[in-house]
Amino acid sequence: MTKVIFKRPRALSDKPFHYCPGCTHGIIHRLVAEVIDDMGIQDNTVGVCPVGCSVFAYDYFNVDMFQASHGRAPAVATGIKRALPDRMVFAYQGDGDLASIGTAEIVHAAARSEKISVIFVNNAVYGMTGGQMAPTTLPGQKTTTTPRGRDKELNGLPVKVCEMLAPLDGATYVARVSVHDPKHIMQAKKAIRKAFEIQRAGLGFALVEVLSTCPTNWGLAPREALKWLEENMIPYYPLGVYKEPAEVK
Ligand SMILES: Cc1ncc(C[n+]2csc(CCOP(=O)(O)OP(=O)(O)O)c2C)c(N)n1
Ligand code: SF4
Repeated sequence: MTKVIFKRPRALSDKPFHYCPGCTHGIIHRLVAEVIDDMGIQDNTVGVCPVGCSVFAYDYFNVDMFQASHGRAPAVATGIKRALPDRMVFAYQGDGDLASIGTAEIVHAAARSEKISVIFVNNAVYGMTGGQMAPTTLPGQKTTTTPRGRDKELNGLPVKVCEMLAPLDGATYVARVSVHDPKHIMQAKKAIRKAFEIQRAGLGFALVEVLSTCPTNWGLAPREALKWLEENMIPYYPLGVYKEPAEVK
């Protein structure tokens, strides 16, 4: 008898991703969809899409989806969750979206301990709009708006989102993971599952930051981009759990 060991999650549509070769947005979508399948919550989940390269996430997830404008995904997710508290609500955002124009939204959603799950994709750059500096761009990193590298005197230092949110009393679960190799992809899935479990248990705000690649704007081949992430992003953005409730440890 043939045993199926690998198939598309039901919570992902069969539409091919538009992402560039080697972009890890697709892996992160898949992990979210697998968690939705594993938890059996497909008919009860609402996702909120950001601006940025993942703007078309509504075409990819086989769940109800909303489109939020730049930075407003946590506010939109808050509205949905408060109106429909029995739904599982997740927001999916890039770093330009979440850590730049949406800084206030994410800080206050966390402070209010909204019972939503946020997937925060940090690729250290504004991907969709051509590779400008994002709040998460590393010191010295070249982008179209920092052609000589990010200079702390001129451009300031990066925002470390997990470290910023975890001290808030309302933040229930905050973790940083990466998807640069299979072992870390499995760890990332566990963290995403935990963020959803925390919501299901009604415990409060959960955010998983996922370190991701943008080979196109980094000017690197896909494999080099994974290496660049591992060697440059992880030392600056340490992986780990920054806040975790005792109930779900
Ligand atoms: C209100 C508003 N302002 C600006 C934009 C332009 N815009 C679209 S995508 C984007 C950058 C997104 O970058 P990021 O959130 O890092 O996502 P990525 O593309 O890297 O996945 C910007 C500034 C917009 N769509 N809406
Ligand atoms: S521009 Fe970057 S973030 Fe956007 S799809 Fe391409 S590789 Fe991914």
